[in-house]
Amino acid sequence: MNREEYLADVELAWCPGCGNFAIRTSLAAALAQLGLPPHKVVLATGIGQAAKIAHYVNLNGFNGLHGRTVAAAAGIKLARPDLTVIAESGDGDLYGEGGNHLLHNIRRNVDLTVIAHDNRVYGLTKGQASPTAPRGYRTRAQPAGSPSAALNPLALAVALDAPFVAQTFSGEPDRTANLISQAIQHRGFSLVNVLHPCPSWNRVQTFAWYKERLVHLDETGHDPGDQGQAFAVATRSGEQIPVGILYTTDRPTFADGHPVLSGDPVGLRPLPSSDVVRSLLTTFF
Ligand SMILES: Cc1ncc(C[n+]2csc(CCOP(=O)(O)OP(=O)(O)O)c2C)c(N)n1
Repeated sequence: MNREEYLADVELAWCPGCGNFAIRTSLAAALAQLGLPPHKVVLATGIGQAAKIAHYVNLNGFNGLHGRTVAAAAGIKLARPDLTVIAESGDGDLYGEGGNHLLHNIRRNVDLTVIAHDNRVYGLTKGQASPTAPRGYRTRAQPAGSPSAALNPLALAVALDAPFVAQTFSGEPDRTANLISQAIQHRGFSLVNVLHPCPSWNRVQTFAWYKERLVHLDETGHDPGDQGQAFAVATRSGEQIPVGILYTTDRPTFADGHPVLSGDPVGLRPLPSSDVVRSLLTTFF
């Protein structure tokens, strides 16, 4: 399949200039690169501008509750390990409301790819500071500046030993597609944090602002196999923004050796024949 075939022919309700358009195209390019048939891929999203992507691509979609994106994706993956499962949403959804699901599914190491659309604001609800907004960041809802320190999703994921941690910029669609494709191929929990401008609500981190600050890790001699180096890169303060693969490792996934999950996909096993289970299932469904 080529890239265009993954893109749904529908009207896209995003603002002109939003980075979401490019991220959608990069996702399609990554799936085309891997030759993944759409019926073998599930895209789980939550609520927000970014989360609308489930409706804008030709894939199996699960558009769930705000903050529950990773929980839904983890459930789908554990029931159907034969499918490629991607969780994609905004930084508010994944790191704010969904923070707890994120950290425990990294810890469990469910074999998922999480793509975070990081615009540093809650876009859909009109631009409040999101967890990645820096302290002092002014919005209409926080005119005196956000009183909270920013969450550092890269440092969090590296510290929790997530098997694949990367950051990219929506304005570099080819690099973004390559990183998404590597994240999907890497076994275990993968996080790709995609920085993107929000022309409607974020007037500080613009397209040009990012372009001036990006540092491509593959040009710096960075060793993604070194957790200490990855943590240092993730927490380095200053004006430079690292993009590329920060960290990779291999460790057993949640399903590896699990007494129930290993073997045939749980979601494809025949229903249990016990009368009790059958009557419960027929009562509720
Ligand atoms: C539990 C819950 N809290 C809050 C909301 C309201 N709400 C809906 S979308 C949203 C912000 C989404 O921001 P983000 O996830 O960063 O995505 P963006 O719109 O910026 O792409 C909020 C706060 C909600 N629907 N449910």
